[in-house]
Amino acid sequence: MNKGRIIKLVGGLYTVLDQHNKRHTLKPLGVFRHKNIKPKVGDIVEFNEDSITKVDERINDLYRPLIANVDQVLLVNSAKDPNFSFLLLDKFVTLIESNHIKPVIIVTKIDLLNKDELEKLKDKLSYYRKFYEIIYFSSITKENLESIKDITKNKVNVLAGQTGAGKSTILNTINPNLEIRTNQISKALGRGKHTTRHVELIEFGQGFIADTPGFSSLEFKEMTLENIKYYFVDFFELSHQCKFNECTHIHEPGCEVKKQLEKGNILQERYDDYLHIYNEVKAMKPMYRRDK
Ligand SMILES: Nc1nc2c(ncn2[C@@H]2O[C@H](COP(=O)(O)OP(=O)(O)OP(=O)(O)O)[C@@H](O)[C@H]2O)c(=O)[nH]1
Ligand SMILES: [Mg+2]
Ligand SMILES: [Zn+2]
Repeated sequence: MNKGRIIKLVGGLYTVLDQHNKRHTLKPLGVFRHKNIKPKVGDIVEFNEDSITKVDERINDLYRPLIANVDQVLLVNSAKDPNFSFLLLDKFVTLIESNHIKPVIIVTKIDLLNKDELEKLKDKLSYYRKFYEIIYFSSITKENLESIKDITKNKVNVLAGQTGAGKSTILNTINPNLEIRTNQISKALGRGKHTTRHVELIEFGQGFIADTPGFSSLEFKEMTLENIKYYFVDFFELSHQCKFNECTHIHEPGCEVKKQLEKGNILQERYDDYLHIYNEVKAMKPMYRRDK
């Protein structure tokens, strides 16, 4: 039996890499369409000479980007240009957690900050170290390139983050032969233009890495008011000590999260972002709200 992983989808044709590192260009069987199955990049599949015949059950299934069986999301945030944003970081972290995947936080372009600015940022971000790994990177100085190589080894990795954050540049720095298109930040707008379009798993250190197009805004259509609190892992840990089981950590008495916030044990930005995301989900049209 032929088995492999889909690494690319272009124009309805799938590229499948088999156990012997051989590539096959395949079509999906017509029967998939009736069963409402659409093989996607990342899928482990069985195939014959010209068609994919079976799609294995997925460990996880991302919708944006369209990719399955992801081990790890590398969440790329630039220190500057575009400016670092805690809100964006927390939005991405929340979305990744909601897919039951652990993010690794990568802060790029640290060469653009002076020593004081960098220390300040690192100091605030140290809060996240309790829950997530953080790598500080510069494509100019190549600082911590080895850490990125180490952490991605033998895994299926997806790069995610704001447009212009430096995702494609990370890949090009690791492997200059890839020559993935990157884009200059538009000086007038102060933000990058979208340059990466299709999804592809690139073979890399016995594992895979996928570049994705950045987005300038994020939506929370998949999220409900009831489940947001699970995706703030730090709050969730404390929630067992909240007076009420269903504490939203906003207005309830006896809330452990608010208590720790007042004590300075929770980063103020983190809590503000929680409120922001909570209110954003609350304001969504009911048709988009799963809990209504
Ligand atoms: N100074 C500096 N510039 C960087 C660094 N990393 C990326 N850049 C620049 O930032 C710009 C955007 O980088 P890209 O790699 O295209 O960003 P991206 O995240 O792939 O953007 P999209 O594909 O639009 O989502 C390019 O001009 C890069 O040269 C860095 O570490 N330091
Ligand atoms: Mg890119
Ligand atoms: Zn609470």
